[in-house]
Amino acid sequence: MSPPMMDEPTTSPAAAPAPVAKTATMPHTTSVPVNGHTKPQTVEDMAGAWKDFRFAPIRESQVSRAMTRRYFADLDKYAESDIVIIGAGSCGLSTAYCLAKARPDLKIAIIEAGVAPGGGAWLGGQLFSAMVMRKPADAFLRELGVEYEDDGPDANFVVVKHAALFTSTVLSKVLQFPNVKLFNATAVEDLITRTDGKGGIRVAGVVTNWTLVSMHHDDQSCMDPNTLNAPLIVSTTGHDGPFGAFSVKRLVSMQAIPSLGGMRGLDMNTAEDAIVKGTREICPGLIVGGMELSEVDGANRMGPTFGAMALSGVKAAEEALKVFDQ
Ligand code: 48N
Repeated sequence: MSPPMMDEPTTSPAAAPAPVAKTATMPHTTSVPVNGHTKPQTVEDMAGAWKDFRFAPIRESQVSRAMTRRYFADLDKYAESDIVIIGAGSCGLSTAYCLAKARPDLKIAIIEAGVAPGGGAWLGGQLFSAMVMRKPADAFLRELGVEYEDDGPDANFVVVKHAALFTSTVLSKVLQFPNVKLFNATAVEDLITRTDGKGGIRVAGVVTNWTLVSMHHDDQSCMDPNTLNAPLIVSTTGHDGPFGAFSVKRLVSMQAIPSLGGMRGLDMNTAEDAIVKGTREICPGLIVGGMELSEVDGANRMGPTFGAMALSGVKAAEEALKVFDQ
């Protein structure tokens, strides 16, 4: 075996100790002086000192182990989750925020097919930046600390200057909860079910695969999935689309619900009230919210206004805790 390069840290082939979760408030100083410092540096320390700049030395396997150990520890931990949320769009993320905040004791897994969570909420509508939320959804923006423009008490809506400000804020808050794990680039490709003894079913978890694998079952065989058990699923997979309305379409195909109502034409006033008020457990163990619900109930679509997504998430969390605490 060739000797390690100069100052290249060697990691013994023996298994390194499992990672100890360090929080951002616990800066870890290197024992190796870097740029002459052994204490955590500041950005100011680096300004103008680029000539002698260097990163702390690394060995590639350390990076690999830092990622894989954590990922597989998470898969092990969330194999038995308390609640699984399918879809990290505006409704799913709002649901996750409310649940994680209300119940830090619950293990909450979010399964998101896209590499980038956020669903359709990175832009306000027709690729425009601003996001409109009708009142009283501004209450959720204040809960999150998202700034918005409000033309006063007579205005019926508020505007977040860029949809990405809302989505990145709720995503960031969700990811900071210690009891939440986001598995992105991962698709739910089936539901785990149990018979309820009365001819019906109860949803009891999700069947997952890497999204890229899920997209290639037609041209590759034997790519069997993984599973997460959970007594309660919240499905917020959006209206019909490549992956959309996943759970409700699956419930129809397994004849757990008779049929889908199919999303109706655009009517903001009708749509947003119906989605928020209709967010509920549509089959034992499965709560549906956001635009996926429009496919069940035949609700109208609301187009480029997002208050119902946020508040459907608030309601989905409330419905989930009702079921969970039964
Ligand atoms: O943003 P979406 O699509 O869904 P919602 O319900 O959170 O928000 C809907 C909202 O963006 C609108 O559609 C607006 C209000 N417009 C309405 C209108 O009239 O047009 O997020 C769903 C997420 C996406 O990120 C998908 O990638 C993900 O769910 N997803 C899945 N993730 C894992 N496994 C699946 N099978 C799956 N299917 C969808």
